[in-house]
Amino acid sequence: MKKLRIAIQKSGRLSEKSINLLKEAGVSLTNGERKLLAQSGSFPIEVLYLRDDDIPQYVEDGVADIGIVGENVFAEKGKEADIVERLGFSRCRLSLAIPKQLNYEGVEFFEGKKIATSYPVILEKFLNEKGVNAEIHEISGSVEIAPGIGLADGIFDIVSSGSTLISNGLTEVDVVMKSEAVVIGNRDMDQEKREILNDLLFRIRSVLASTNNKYILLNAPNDKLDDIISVIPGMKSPTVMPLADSGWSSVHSVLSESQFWQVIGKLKEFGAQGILVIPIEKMII
Ligand code: PRT
Ligand code: ZN
Repeated sequence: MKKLRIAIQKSGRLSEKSINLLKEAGVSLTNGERKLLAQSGSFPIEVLYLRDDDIPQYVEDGVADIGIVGENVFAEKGKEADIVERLGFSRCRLSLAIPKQLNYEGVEFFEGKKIATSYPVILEKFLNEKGVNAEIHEISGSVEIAPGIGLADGIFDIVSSGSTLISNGLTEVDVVMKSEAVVIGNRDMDQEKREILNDLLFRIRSVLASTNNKYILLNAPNDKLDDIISVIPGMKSPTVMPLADSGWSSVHSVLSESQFWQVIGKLKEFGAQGILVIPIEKMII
């Protein structure tokens, strides 16, 4: 039987999360992470460990069928492949930043200026769209120190919490792109590999859904049931069961992480009691 070959980052910010996601999806890896290529005993998959920058090229060439990479790297490399799933982790943004004491009124600020970056392709495209002529200075690491040592007037780099910018006396002035980890796929996979991929994606979606959702149980006074049910969407609709104590019901449902606190607040307002929130192991969607 054919195997689907997946490229993941060898060591770095995406590695552990990629391995965990595969593990949760039932892809256990038999030989250690040190090898370039690891096999899975539980699923027709083999894992290729690479630098993240190389993943788009390997997927375009079909040396790997799919890969997990930051959307920022995929966009920068401009390789022929498709995003087949967004994974929602390793979120960050690619932003322009300048020394904080300078006055910024718009992207024209950069006209005739020098910008240091590891993402020249994305930056050039953005500046062209805005009609700004700036000199792009490509450097591969520690971009944030460039203005301080007089190498550039501003930078274009990955920002997550923003603390690296602050500690270098910089301020973020324009967000050019938002990024998260994505699965990219080769365009010419045969039918057999596509079927393995679909099976894997089904599993990955179930894992993502379970981490983004919580199971909720609560007790509701019957005269408030309609109000309470109206604020909890659930997968189809909530389960309602009578409690031994007449006048009360037990309500079970699923809540997404993003709606969570808002919904809990309303539930309390409507008189829900004994609210229990339980993590979901897997959620089949
Ligand atoms: O060795 P290899 O080439 O494989 O790895 P790498 O060093 O190129 O990449 P790595 O492991 O640092 O990052 C992999 C991917 O993680 C990136 O391509 C992004 O998609 C994503 N990611 C998410 C980040 C960050 N958050 C992040 N904060 N990548 C880098 N950073 C760096 C950023 O460069 C800056 O120096 O962290 C600093 C900013 O962080 P804050 O929190 O201070 O703003
Ligand atoms: Zn890299």
